[in-house]
Amino acid sequence: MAVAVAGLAAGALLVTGLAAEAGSASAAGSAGLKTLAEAKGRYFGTALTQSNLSVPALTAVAAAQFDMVTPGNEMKWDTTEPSNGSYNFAPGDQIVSYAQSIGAKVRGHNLVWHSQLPSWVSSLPTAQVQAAMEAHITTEATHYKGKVYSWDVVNEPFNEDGTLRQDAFYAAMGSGYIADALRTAHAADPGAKLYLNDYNIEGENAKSDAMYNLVSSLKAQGVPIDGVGLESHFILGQVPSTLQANMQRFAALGVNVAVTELDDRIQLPASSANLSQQASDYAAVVNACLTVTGCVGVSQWGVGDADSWIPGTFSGYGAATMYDNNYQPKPAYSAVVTALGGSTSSPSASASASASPSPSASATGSAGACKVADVVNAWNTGLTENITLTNTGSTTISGWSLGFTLPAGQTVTSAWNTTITPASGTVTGVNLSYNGTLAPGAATTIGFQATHTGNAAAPAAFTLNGRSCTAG
Ligand code: G2I
Repeated sequence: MAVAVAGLAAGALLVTGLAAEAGSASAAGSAGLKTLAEAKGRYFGTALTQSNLSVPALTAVAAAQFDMVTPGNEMKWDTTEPSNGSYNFAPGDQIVSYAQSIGAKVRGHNLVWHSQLPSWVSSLPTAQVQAAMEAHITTEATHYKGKVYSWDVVNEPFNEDGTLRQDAFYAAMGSGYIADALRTAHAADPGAKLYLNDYNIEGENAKSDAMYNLVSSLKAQGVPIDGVGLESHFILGQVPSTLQANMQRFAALGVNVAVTELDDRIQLPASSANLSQQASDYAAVVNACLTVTGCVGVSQWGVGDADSWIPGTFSGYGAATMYDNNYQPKPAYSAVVTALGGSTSSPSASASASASPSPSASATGSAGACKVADVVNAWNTGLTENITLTNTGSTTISGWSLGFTLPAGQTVTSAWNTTITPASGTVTGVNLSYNGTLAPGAATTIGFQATHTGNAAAPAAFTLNGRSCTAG
């Protein structure tokens, strides 16, 4: 019993230290998602709810990493106009103030939605729904005028087959309610970017075709529409292969696209292979957005796994975000940093007290076509290690296997930007889909977390596709 208590205490200390590190701009040695995204002309956002704001480990991450905030619930109709004509903007105002305090913009979410709609609206005689909708939009968009970057004016209008939902607004006004809502929002806040937002429209399918046709028709009629929000609630390994092409076809209509609610759910418990796949999924989404000029940014739905809606809605699933339950960055975080052009093994990682840049990985044998730099951050029972591989040869490497031997007592528990097998002894790290190609001079950073029993040293040598690498 005493041993168990001591173990818990040590674990708690460790969590605190890592959470603080995750919150700083140097999380895992990177510049922070927002800084990297801004350098690419994009933003990186998160959803936040009122209760999130009193969690220090969460707000530390939010302040360091995100420059766009979407209120998770606080601007929805059931909160803002719970009874006809009686408005409550206090919860939404709190999120806006917080966003402003960390230098973030706000995506207003949302003005018209069939869900979280107070029953007084759906009980109105149909002849009164249009006036109620217009009053709601005008009052809310006027209240937040100048304070929001964008509005999800109509949220989730489509059924899966591409027909419009038969909600109270459709019943009262037919399909014209969407154009009416957009025009009303534009009149109230001409500076806000106006979006239609939906899920399962990320790839090319019947639902995204319907959104495409709607946006095309709205543009043709001169209705104010600035963008389409792709919610992006993905299932592990199922990011649609047509994501980028789909973004591109919307952009070609003259609207922006945004990834508005990204998460990637895993059947629990999540294995290290699952977390590697998740890293690959996140990187694919970010890469698609970076490739399409009209994609303005990516927002995750909640800061960490502890804040995600997934476990409450999809039984047995979770671990859907880039941060674990203790706000430690997961492999997906490192993959996103890399996709954004950052590095997870910058000198700041080795500047912390526990860091010990490895002098190992010395040249063995003849000069190889690779160079390996390796930084270990160790604590009493564990370590993280970031390894940067550089192709020093004159030909492109297409697919790589990194071989090394872990010191005795070290066992890999998770890896990022690579898959490592087995977990101990002589192991092999293999590239993932997005980092297998290394042109001459190109580098990629991979890493892993491991437990140890006293020896936290780095491997003595590395081989890449069987050839010895030099240190550097
Ligand atoms: O469902 C995930 C998202 C899908 N797209 C639109 C988003 O607005 C939506 O967000 C979620 C919130 O993250 C949840 O927090 O929307 C849910 C409702 O559809 C929100 O859940 C609700 C619960 O269902 C209520 O019981 C609860 O009172 O959150 C409310 C406030 O905590």
